[in-house]
Amino acid sequence: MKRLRDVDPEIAEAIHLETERQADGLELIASENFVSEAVMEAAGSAMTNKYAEGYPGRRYYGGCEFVDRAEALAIERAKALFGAAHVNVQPHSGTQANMAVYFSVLQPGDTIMGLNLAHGGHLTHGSPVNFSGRFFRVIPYGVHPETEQIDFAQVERLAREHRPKMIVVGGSAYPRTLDFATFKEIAAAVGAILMADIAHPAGLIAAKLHPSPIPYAEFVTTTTHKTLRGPRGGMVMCQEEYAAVLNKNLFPGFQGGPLMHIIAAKAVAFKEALSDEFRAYQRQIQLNAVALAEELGALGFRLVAGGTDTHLMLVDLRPKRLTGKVAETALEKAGITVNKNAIPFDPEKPAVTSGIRIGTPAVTTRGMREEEMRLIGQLIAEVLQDATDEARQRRVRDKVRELCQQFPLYTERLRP
Ligand code: DSN
Repeated sequence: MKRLRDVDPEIAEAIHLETERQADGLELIASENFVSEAVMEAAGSAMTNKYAEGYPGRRYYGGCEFVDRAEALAIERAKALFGAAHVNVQPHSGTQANMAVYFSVLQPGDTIMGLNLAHGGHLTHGSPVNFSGRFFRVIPYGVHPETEQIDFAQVERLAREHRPKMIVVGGSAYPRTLDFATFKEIAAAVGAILMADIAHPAGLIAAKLHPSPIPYAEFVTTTTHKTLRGPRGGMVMCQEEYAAVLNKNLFPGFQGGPLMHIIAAKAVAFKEALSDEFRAYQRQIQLNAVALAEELGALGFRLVAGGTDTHLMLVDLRPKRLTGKVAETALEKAGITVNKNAIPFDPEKPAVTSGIRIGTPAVTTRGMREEEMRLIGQLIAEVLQDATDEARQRRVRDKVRELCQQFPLYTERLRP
């Protein structure tokens, strides 16, 4: 066999360096995680070669016997994991999952409501720079200025006034529990369809540590690579009456051939997620998030919405007289990866921001627990005490490397 390093040394080197970067740094981006070697093996398998437009048992190509088996297993396991009536595992991403749902039940120009991106929502929930904001009339709802939690009085008032065809629940930077039952009451009162995008808390929901939207929402979308710890991709769950229209809109509506190697890897991840170990892992993600938030709070940082119920927190840096942009850069130099993030009612521009978003799924996968979270909080505070001090960043970089070496990631086998 010709190895990658012999065929293409430049790409082999890039992959090697990225693998090293992941192993030697603290990954605190809330939407990232480290898949198991089994998931990676499936994602790098011969199933990448197969065209399989259509669905199991109804393909437009011959030779689909074994990819059918993989997709059927992915569907069956996802149903068991979430208790969904119908599952489509083919979306290449969360955006394509959301797109397929919208076009299954909406017409261009229809009204939708979604959480304002600047308050923790997502581009695909109606941002003007995204297809969702271009094709639909969007009425954003937000968080309350005092609690920084979803303002249900506002949601209800806007829903009654604008009679949306769909209400979207979910977001990328909302640290508190999503109350799907209250959203359902509001949606039902105005005749709206409810779509829950659970890309962020999907793992917590699978582990029954966060309420599930399945009893309430006609559609539930997710990515598979965040807390769920599968390969990069998307998925849609829906009530049985929408199954046919959803499948048709995804393929042939918006996608061509499904990525069968990724679907096989999703199946592996769902099998892992059905285990007791996975539930314990999700519980530890939450405990770690609370420990880190408490430590940061004790060190003088302000936590948006008063803290976290989930895997992520949003840190307001204004008390430290820092912007998200400056903090992200200084922390990266110290080997700590976070992303700058707008806080609700942020006075700074989106490319600058007053906050950073921090998540615990990836460091928890490495086996870190509350004690390490407290140390990470202290390392963050040390860097941000003077974000211009490069010697300080180098000092922390060494401590980060030392910590990471105690929690190794991947074996040599995966390093090209
Ligand atoms: N980019 C993802 C996140 O970081 O949350 C959302 O699509």
